[in-house]
Amino acid sequence: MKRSNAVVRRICWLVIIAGVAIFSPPGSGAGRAAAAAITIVDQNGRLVPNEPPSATSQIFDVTVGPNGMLVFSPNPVNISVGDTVRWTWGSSGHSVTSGNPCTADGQFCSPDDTNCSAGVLSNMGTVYQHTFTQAGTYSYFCASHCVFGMTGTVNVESAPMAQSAFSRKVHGGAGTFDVPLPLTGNVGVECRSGGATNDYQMIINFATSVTSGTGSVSSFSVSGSQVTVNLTGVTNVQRITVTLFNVNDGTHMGNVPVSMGVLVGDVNGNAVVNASDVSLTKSQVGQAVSGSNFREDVNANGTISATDVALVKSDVGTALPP
Ligand SMILES: [Ca+2]
Ligand SMILES: [Ca+2]
Ligand SMILES: [Cu+2]
Repeated sequence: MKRSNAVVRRICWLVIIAGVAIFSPPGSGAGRAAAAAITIVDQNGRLVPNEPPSATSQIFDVTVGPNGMLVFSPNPVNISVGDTVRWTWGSSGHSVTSGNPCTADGQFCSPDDTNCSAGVLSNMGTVYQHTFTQAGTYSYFCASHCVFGMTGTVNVESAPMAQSAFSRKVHGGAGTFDVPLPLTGNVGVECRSGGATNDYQMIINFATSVTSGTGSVSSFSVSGSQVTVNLTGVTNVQRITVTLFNVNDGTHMGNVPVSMGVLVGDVNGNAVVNASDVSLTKSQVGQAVSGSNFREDVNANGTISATDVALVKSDVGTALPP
């Protein structure tokens, strides 16, 4: 058991390393910039350890009572889910108290998020921060100067919703076929070989046009409402998650993860390769590749032949890790 876990972990590492290397924009010199745009996490959803764990979330600074003025500045602030607002007191005798002016609602308050209704005032130089984990509009005020209009708003936006995702492969002259990658529930299983360099392509569709906020990466493109991610070095028998960071559709901004199971030869997509997959592939030998049998063209060369059967046979006994 331990040994197989170690093997799985090693496989994941290989993918992670290969992925990060490939996603580095030309001339960046380091993986950091690429990591800000796309990161591959392991099968348990954990971020790659050699990347900053806070690469996705940001801190937004707000000054409380700058130069003695009874305002929060800037105001309002627009952030994404997971971001932190850090308030620094520019003058004395103020509070940051959540609630529609001027009644505390107890969601957050300076200096320590306790007994918010007391409206504890703090002095110049105080720093208080709060991380917003839910989308929504948050009002806050200064308990001492709310009646003078010392109020603020934090708008927390959620990530744009992906509508659908696919793993796309060109099957020689037979055409292009997509394996659906459901965004919830059971993971979609990619059963086709990635070829010599284990290449796959993920297509992610959004309801409206999106942009990526962190610049271009050579193997990543956005066209209107569709994002294409080219993957290489994706080893067999694993779950991988590609996370698009800072996807922005003009209304929402945030991170969008898409998962895919990679199990070459699992033509019926039930997460194990066994005799059923072999016989299913055999039954399609010689048939034209179509939308209903393209999974049996395991090497994606546009024909279903004994080569595909042999490929499935060689993978019998493999299963998607949990
Ligand atoms: Ca199967
Ligand atoms: Ca084939
Ligand atoms: Cu005040």
